[in-house]
Amino acid sequence: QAPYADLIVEVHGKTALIRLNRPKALNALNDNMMDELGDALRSFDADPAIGCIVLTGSEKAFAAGADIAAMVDYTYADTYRDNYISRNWEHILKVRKPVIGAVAGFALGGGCELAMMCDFIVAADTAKFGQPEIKIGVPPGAGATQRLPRAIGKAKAMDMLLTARTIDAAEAERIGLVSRVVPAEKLIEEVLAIAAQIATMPTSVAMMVKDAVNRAFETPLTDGVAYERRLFQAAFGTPAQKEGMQAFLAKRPANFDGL
Ligand code: CO8
Repeated sequence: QAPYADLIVEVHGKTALIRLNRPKALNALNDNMMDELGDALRSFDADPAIGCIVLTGSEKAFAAGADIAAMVDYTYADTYRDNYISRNWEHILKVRKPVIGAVAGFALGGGCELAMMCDFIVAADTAKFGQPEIKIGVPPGAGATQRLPRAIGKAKAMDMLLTARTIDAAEAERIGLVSRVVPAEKLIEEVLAIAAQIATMPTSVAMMVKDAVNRAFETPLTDGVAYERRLFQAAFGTPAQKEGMQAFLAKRPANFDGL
């Protein structure tokens, strides 16, 4: 991996662990960090040895939002024409392998939006989620007004977006923003175990599942189910289906290495 200024990357078995690392600014997201994140995600997505990617921050902050110090003097032309602060944010959505967000501490503004762009979120019991942009004079810009209502419903989303209220991990789990809450000191261990489990599955099928679930948010139900059906049928042309079903019938563990 390339050495990064604002990220720490590690490989654990078949899992790539990407840590946002600007500790002095609570991992505030600036252009360099987002460029590096795009680069790291692209290279792990293309690496056949990797089956799952984990994105995390520090114990104190996943990310406290986009970098306010960097943005304060931006003009419209800086943000629109030159794409300052907006570039590379969507790259994570193009990653085809599963991406788990592991959130401890603050996930605010763009930090919460970035976490929501992961396939699912595992939170430490210290996690705090919020969209405080309105307090600094802007609406969200990386998807919160769209993804939050889809994730937790309009009532909770409007409440968070209009009051800038921060919610804790327990509330985030109750309303469906995160899939699991674990003790903070075990966050990385637990998430790496989940990632390792995913990485033992056939990567090609994990990609199909992710693709089909994401399609659910973009298409009418009948079209989404038809899309799923084609993927199911296409799976019969893959070695993963032969290995999985033959292993089951032979009562042996399936080996999906490289599949
Ligand atoms: N940007 C820049 N610096 C930050 C940020 C930030 N978002 N958050 C924290 N920091 C810095 C602080 O300025 C401080 O620096 P210094 O030590 O030099 O003074 C350091 O991190 C530590 O922060 P605090 O002293 O404030 O720590 P506290 O524990 O007292 O408070 C909070 C923690 C509550 C997280 C507080 O720092 C805070 O409110 N931060 C700002 C949260 C916020 O408003 N986030 C939203 C930002 S806007 C946004 O994310 C829009 C994204 C749109 C992206 C669109 C792309 C397409």
